[in-house]
Amino acid sequence: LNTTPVLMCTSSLQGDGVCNGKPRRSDPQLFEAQFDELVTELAEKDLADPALADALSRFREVLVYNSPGGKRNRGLSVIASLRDLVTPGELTQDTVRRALLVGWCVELLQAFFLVADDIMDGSVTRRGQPCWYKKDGIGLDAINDSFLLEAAIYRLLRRHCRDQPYYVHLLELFTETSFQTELGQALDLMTSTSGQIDLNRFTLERYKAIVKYKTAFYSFYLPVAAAMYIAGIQSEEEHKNAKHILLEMGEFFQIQDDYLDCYGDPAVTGKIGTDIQDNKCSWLVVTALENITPEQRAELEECYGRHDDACVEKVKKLYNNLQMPTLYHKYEEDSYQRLQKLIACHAKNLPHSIFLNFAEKIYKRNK
Ligand code: GPP
Ligand code: MG
Ligand code: MG
Ligand code: MG
Repeated sequence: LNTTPVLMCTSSLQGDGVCNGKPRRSDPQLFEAQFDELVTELAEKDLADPALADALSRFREVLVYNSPGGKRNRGLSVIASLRDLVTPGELTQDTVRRALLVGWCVELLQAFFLVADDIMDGSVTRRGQPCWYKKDGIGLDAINDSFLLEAAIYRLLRRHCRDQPYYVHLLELFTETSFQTELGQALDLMTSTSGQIDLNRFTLERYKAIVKYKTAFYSFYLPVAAAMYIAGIQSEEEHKNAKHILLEMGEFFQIQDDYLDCYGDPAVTGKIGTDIQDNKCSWLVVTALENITPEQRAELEECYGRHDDACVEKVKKLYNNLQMPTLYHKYEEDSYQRLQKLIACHAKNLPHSIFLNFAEKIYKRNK
């Protein structure tokens, strides 16, 4: 990649949309085009030992199966945020290429988590295809494959960013964020132990802790913080301000994910919900418990966290009786208003567009 320019254009990247007489490729197009090069680099050029041929071909297969099909919001927000942080003149081709690559590192972190999360949650489909561990002949070998996806992040960062002043910041950011996510996943799993249905565990306080750690740091703070480091912004104060807003967005994003687990269309979301069966501390169950009669609570106690289809249907019926879709849409509206205020108060000297663009992508989503 270092020797193959992704862009042939030597002029500024934010021009009239024309480059050497051809239409300039958009960031999403450049991002997609970079993937094949990264795969070739990781699975072919990086290690030359012929003894590794079979392992490297497995690595390629894992990368190719588990990366496409997502929305790419996280990966693309690195370059999008960087464009908001620096002037077009400051943005060289090399910097754009590195920002796209760091975006892929965020996507690889996500792929690593999802392969592992689907095993833990007993999920069946992901991004419209069978979960990787569900494929014939894969099974729990997928655990090692998830480690390979994680390793890819650090191979790429080392090859492409080692000489950059922000390299150590990125390393610390990726390792710290991974740890936070793993702690969040631990809370998620501990709060949903099967066989021990105890609705008292599902408090709003516990819910907020789970989603902040398991989702918000890696999905929202990570890509923007990476762009800030690439732009040379290291001040703790500025990172704290950005984090404040981004963690709030992340919380709302997971609330949507929980809502879509039950009310989303699998043909659109690409995944079949498992939260009721898995006894998850989901926003739906936490909110239901705040609005429930003692009789309904007894029924929920009977049916929640069971893999029996009739039980799952009873929980869904209860959610409908409690008007969960209405409560959710009201929550979405309130959350959007709250976020706008937060951006106005906490963005300080960071460009508001970073946060507003992100917000536009996530509110009212159906996948
Ligand atoms: C989302 O939970 C959180 C993650 C995917 C992080 C997993 C973290 C690990 C350390 C493995 P979810 O189970 O609700 O996501 P989904 O609905 O996409 O399965
Ligand atoms: Mg999970
Ligand atoms: Mg899951
Ligand atoms: Mg979910």
